[in-house]
Amino acid sequence: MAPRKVIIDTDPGVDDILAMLLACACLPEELEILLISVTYGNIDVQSCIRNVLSLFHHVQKEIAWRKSQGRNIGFETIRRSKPLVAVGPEHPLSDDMLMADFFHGKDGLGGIHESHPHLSPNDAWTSVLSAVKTSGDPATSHIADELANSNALFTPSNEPAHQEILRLLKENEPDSVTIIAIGPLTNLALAAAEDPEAFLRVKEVVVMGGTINEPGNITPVGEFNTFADSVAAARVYALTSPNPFTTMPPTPPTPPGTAKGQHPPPFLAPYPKSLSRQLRVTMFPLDITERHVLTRGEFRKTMEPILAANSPLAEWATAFLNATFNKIESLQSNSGEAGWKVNEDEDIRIETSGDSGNWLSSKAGNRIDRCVATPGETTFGGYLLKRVFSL
Ligand SMILES: [Ca+2]
Repeated sequence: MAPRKVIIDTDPGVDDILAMLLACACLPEELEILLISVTYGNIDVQSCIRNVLSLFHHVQKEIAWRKSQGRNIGFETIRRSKPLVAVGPEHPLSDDMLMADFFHGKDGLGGIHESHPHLSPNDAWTSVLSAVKTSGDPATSHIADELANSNALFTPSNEPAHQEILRLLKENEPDSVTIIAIGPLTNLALAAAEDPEAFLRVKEVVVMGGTINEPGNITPVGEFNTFADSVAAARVYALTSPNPFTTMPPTPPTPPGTAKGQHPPPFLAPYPKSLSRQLRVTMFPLDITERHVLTRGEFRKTMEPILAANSPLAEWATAFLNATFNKIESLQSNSGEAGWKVNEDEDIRIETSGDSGNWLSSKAGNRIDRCVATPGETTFGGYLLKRVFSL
């Protein structure tokens, strides 16, 4: 079977690192990771890049260790084909909007790019490298090694992440690439705004985000990835609608001095009146993700023998997960139903613009699939460790 081609859009983050380790541990016939597009999130984009570099460094060390021990090497899909790693934005669209409004009011500046330069990918890689070199911290020196390593398990890209996304969608057959978004949706919104039809070539966008019936994890009702860039989320979800304008967030006026037809972020262009198709989005809200748990007990028990044998990856994972386990309580597993279950075509809206009189129309609103059950609710933690550590 041909592998699923995927783009992972991420703000790593402990949970995202685990998700990427699991993806990297896939078999080549299961998954081909074309691109890891990095965005800001809980932490700034530079730290996110450093975490991705750390991940590849420790996987590289782990592979060498497994070889030396005569163990099953694992990580087959990334050994078969190297993912690209591309750098995305440093700020959400909505935050930029606030900053831009501030400048607009203060001095009428039009040059948003000049007043708020987004770090170019080249600069981002260079500044990560120089920050690591000048810090003198031995704990981060491996990051410089990883960037200089021509045998690295990834290829750093010098194109902005959203443009790499568009390029890959254009170069691959329509409906052959899935985007897995596990951070704020800024990269996706930028790509969709720049070339909506190219973006719509995606097979599906799978979003870890939102919450339906569970309390939020950033505000009483807000989920972090959505809250972190609600405008980006609204713009992406709007593409699932038969009429995107019915759920689009308001577009702020372009600042004076902006050339006609130019819509730099956050002044993204509205979508064209007619689009060739609707975007397929499947949402994995907190309601389902919180039922997939890796417990401290299971992790510790599985790690013991490989830690004793000096697995570099087990040492690294233990260091960052122990800190995480100390912070969070394990959530209760609730495995009511066996097998995957997806509620289809739900009208889930990100309300940023209020009701425009279309609320009850069957032609308005978004159409989003939402995962409500999986076969992995009781077995997820063990499965993840088994795959990642090749047990
Ligand atoms: Ca994340």
